[in-house]
Amino acid sequence: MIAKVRHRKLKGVLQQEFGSLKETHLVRAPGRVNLIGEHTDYNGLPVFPIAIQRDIAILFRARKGPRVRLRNVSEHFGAREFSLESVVSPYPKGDWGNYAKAAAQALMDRFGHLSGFDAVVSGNIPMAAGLSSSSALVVACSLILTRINEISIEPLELMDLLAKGERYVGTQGGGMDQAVCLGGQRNKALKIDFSPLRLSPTPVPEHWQFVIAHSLVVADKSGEAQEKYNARPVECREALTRFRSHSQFQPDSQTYSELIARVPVETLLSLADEVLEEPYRRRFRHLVSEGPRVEEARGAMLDGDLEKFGRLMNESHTSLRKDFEVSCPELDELVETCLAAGAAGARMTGAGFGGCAVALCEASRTPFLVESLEKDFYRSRSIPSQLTEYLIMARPVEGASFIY
Ligand code: NG1
Repeated sequence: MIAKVRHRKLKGVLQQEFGSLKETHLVRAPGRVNLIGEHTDYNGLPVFPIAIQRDIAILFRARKGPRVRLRNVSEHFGAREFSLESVVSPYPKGDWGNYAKAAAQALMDRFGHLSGFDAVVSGNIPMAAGLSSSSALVVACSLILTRINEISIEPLELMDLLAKGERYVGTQGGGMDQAVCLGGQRNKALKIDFSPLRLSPTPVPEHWQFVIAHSLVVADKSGEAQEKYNARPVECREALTRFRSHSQFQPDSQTYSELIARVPVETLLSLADEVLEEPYRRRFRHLVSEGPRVEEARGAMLDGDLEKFGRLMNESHTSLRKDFEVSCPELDELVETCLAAGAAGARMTGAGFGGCAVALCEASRTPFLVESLEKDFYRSRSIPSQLTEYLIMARPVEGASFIY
């Protein structure tokens, strides 16, 4: 369900913009926080996120013909209208309407002719924060199109289709966000493997609390952060090619996962030191250490070993900071603040370059952690709205669904 006030607002705007509320439906798609396994998805290595209670909710109704008309309850986002044609041309870079167009183009390519819809969007996932507000919008729009066009598609196929489809907006991402947004489960984290896509739901121990804290640095993935982000897949591919070109090192291993499966990580790291130059050496170091950490972290969660899970999060952060170079001083400070307040572990989450950190602590310690973050991180900075906008107690929730 969604909060009554929000529901009322959606209905009010739909009625005002499009007339009748007859035959409307409501869909929601959650954001996510990635617990460990960062920048691994587009390298075919696993990730370990949870879908969270913040979401995109869309009230919609079918239309005859190819037109899509979109409104947003926030005046920040202007009205958008477009037609479902075989080539849906994008709005300028960074336009919010492109996420709806990304879903439309992906489904047009797969299913051909589609009818459009009228819809009103309401979102409460912080934007440009590494919590996947963009994929939530893509997923929600894709579900609307499948429903009104009576398309049936297997969830795994849709996850894959949308992972590729979201590249429409210009980001060369992997498949984590679309998979967890659709496949999330209540009280479970989702280990996701790629090629082929596989989801392993893992119960999150009841007394574990993941706390998301915003660094107050916006990582706008349609601007500068997009260029920095897109540089990483190129560097990672190049690192692998260069490593493999030293033919004595596993010429049969075509991918990072094959390399990791065949050669001990320590050996890979020392070989990389010998043969790779910067920045390839560091990118390679991050990937071959972060990949195995995901499986270890899942094991720690299954064993209820909070300390170990926390330690792995810390290692992940160090690797992202030093080797992958996607953190920033504010994220590092957040991580330090969380650890000083007794968190078992903390790390930046999502693409980085700003956005959020995620910390793990015993649920009973949460008030102390929150107090410390408020006192030591947020108080000296001016925050434009309430602290609850920047500090989220993550709860693993179900993936995207129709409410009615
Ligand atoms: P966020 O954090 O939502 O910008 C991006 C990619 C993921 C993944 C992470 C880093 C998209 C849609 N998402 O997520 O696939 O690569 O960065 O782990 O590009």
